[in-house]
Amino acid sequence: MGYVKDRFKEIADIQSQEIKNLIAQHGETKVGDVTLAQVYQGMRGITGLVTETSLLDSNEGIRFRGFSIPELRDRLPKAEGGNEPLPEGLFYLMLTGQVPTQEDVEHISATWARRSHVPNHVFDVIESFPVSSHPMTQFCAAILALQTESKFAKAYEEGISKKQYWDFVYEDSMTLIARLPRIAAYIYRRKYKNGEHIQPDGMLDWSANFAHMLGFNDDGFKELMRLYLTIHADHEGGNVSAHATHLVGSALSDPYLSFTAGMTGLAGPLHGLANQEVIRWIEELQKELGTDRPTKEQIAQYIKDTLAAGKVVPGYGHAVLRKTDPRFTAQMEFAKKHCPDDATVQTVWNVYEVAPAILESTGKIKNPWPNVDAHSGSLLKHYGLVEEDFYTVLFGVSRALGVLASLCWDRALGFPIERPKSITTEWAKQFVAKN
Ligand code: NMX
Ligand code: MLT
Repeated sequence: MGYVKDRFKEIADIQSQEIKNLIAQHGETKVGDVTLAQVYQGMRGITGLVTETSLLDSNEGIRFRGFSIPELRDRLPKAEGGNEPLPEGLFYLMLTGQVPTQEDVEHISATWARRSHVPNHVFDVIESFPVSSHPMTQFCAAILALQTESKFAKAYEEGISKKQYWDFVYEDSMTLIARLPRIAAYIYRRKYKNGEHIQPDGMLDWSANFAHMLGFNDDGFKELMRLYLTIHADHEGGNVSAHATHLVGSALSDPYLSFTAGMTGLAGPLHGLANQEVIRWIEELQKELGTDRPTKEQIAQYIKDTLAAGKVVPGYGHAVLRKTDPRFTAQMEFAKKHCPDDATVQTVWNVYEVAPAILESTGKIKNPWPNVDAHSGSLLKHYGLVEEDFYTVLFGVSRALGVLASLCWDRALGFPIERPKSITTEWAKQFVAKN
């Protein structure tokens, strides 16, 4: 893995010098004002983080190192005979800022395959949970159990220099990413397939091997996994999973501890768990109406009922986006090509036709358009992965790519511990009285 690591370090050193110059010359430049409402309302719109791997535009959606999702689908290397990008390539791009060659990507695939062995005590920890435990709970516990393997934690204990942090964080990140599919597949097969586990196939790419260990050998499903694991990888730095990983990492907690924090955040229904909630919401709708193809009128009424019950319509809305999420569009394109007649897929498309106007009419929802989670479950279900409480684990395996590439950058750039200022309402009242 030497040369990718060396390339990353070279690029990070240049960037580090540029940042020093930027701060020296423009450190006092204002990038925004903060209002009291923002302080109370989830810090929405406050610029307060640097995340090099991707940038979100509220109208255009995500760009990874400047590349949109359609551009990545076109330009990133593919598996032999495949059309979707290999997530290994996206990881390389996020880490180095450069579009990888086929050889770079194959090198990463081989490295991850080589490092994928999961120690037995991690499986013991999973086995200690009741089978009924939520897959995200098992996933978080397993990542925490893997922390025994942290090279960063060991090196820190032995007393390394700050200048070496990035190296051990990089090594831990690569190993952790390599092992996640095996852990996730183990949880899946334990919970839903009577513990009949499938051994990894080291000749396959990261996504295809994951599909294989889950028990899906259909080429269409492997392609879906490559797309899925690419598009869920990163969404700039302020989302809960990325921010939590970065925050915990800033205390020099190692990548295993930091990523666990990200995953406990991803497990929340307003964040990653929304993909589970979407498919449950659609299935309840289908069940209540006694049809797997509800009409647009029936769907519209169901949305109104959901709102009237004081619940959110899962898969819709976003804290930053103000248009249809391009990750939704990419999945819609995939579905048009591979499964346009699927009943659940068609229901997702019908929800898309009626939901935005209804959500808009409430006058309070800032973004009435679908996000990534509105589509993903219907595609997984089409290929037979019907256990919706597992869906967030898939999101988590993908999210590792972005947040761990970012963690490597955090340490390479020597970012400090994160510690913003908080206030009390008493302080706020006195402040406004004086101003
Ligand atoms: N259905 C019903 N109400 C909504 C929705 C929705 N889909 N989206 C926002 N609202 C409400 C929100 O609850 C808030 O109500 P109140 O003032 O009564 O508290 C109001 O509209 C204003 O919220 P926004 O400023 O539009 O949204 P915010 O930035 O606070 O939250 C989400 C963003 C994504 C948390 C929110 O849109 C939501 O809860 N969506 C449904 C859950 C979901 O799909 N989450 C997945 C996001 C993507 N991901 O994977 O992380
Ligand atoms: C994400 O992918 O993290 C979600 O869209 C949430 C976000 O960006 O806030």
